[in-house]
Amino acid sequence: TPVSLDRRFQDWIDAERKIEPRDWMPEAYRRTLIRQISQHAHSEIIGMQPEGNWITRAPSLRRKVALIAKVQDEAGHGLYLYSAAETLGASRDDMVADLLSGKAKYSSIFNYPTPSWADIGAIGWLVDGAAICNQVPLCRTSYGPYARAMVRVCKEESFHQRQGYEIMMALAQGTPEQKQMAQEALNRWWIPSLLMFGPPDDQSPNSAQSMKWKIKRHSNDDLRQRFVDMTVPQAEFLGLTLPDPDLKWNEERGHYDFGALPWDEFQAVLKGHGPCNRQRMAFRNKTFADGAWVREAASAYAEKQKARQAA
Ligand code: FAQ
Repeated sequence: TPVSLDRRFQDWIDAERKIEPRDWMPEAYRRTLIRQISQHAHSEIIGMQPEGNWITRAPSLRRKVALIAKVQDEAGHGLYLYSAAETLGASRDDMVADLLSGKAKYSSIFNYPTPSWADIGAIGWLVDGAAICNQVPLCRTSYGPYARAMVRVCKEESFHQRQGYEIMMALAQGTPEQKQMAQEALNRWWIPSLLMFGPPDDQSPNSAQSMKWKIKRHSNDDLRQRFVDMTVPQAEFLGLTLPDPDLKWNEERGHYDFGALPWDEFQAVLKGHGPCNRQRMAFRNKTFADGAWVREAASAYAEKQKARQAA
């Protein structure tokens, strides 16, 4: 009966075993994973835009080479993740169509602008830092193909994080104007980076079931706290100030306290009203249309090969 299948499934998960594509799984487990993995894939693809914006204007050849490599890695992450979702029976065409139509979610963080070169440093340091915090535990997520994809993704993310921190370091040790640029970028990205971890635990509808299935290994608030604790000393080392007057070490908790977060802003960004939502979607749609000839040529070539083999 389905009841005993469900129980055996949960026992298997509780024993820290992986679920593989051909294994039986509850439909809701499959749907939750397709949702999370495809949103993650879309985030990587849309996430290429804020930094792609600076490739032509990187301040040196060395910076340009590193930035191109990073943005290219993000395309690669998107492709592994779409493939992981396909192992659950999701169709690539449907996932892409949902992104292009605006039906699918992608991370709120990529709807913020990058007006200066220092934003590239801040994204690498904070956004990739947050991504690592969230994704290292996903290397132990219960679905095998997702867990294995995360191993490589996290290795690449740690290069991205160092790349960003090193940009911040150069600016923070530069002229007063450069240090000011770094501080302003930090001011822009700090709160959005904290929002990235998702709603507070008591307002996170998917958390309880996802934790039970070991899809998520830690709650949104736990990961957010871990990120704050990790980042405060890094900011101190740079000589920059985190833009939160309530940020303070709490001896009793053994963690940093921080100020209330603007959840109304988070909800607005999710509804499409962030500073760059429209621009990101318009660019993605244009790029998809501009690339149609490549997809058509590749399909025509594949057809020709198939016909030749059949003959
Ligand atoms: N933005 O019940 P929960 C990267 C949605 S890193 C937009 O807590 P869940 C690397 C959530 O989907 C960024 N939507 O949901 C990079 C749900 O909506 P739904 C991507 C958000 O899934 C760096 C609703 O709110 N990383 O790309 C956000 O249990 C630099 C309720 O929330 C991942 O995707 C948000 N920030 O927990 C690339 C990591 N937060 O679907 C380029 C994997 C929540 O019910 C440059 N994902 N929502 O309509 C996860 O760990 C989880 O899915 C969470 C959300 C933690 C994001």
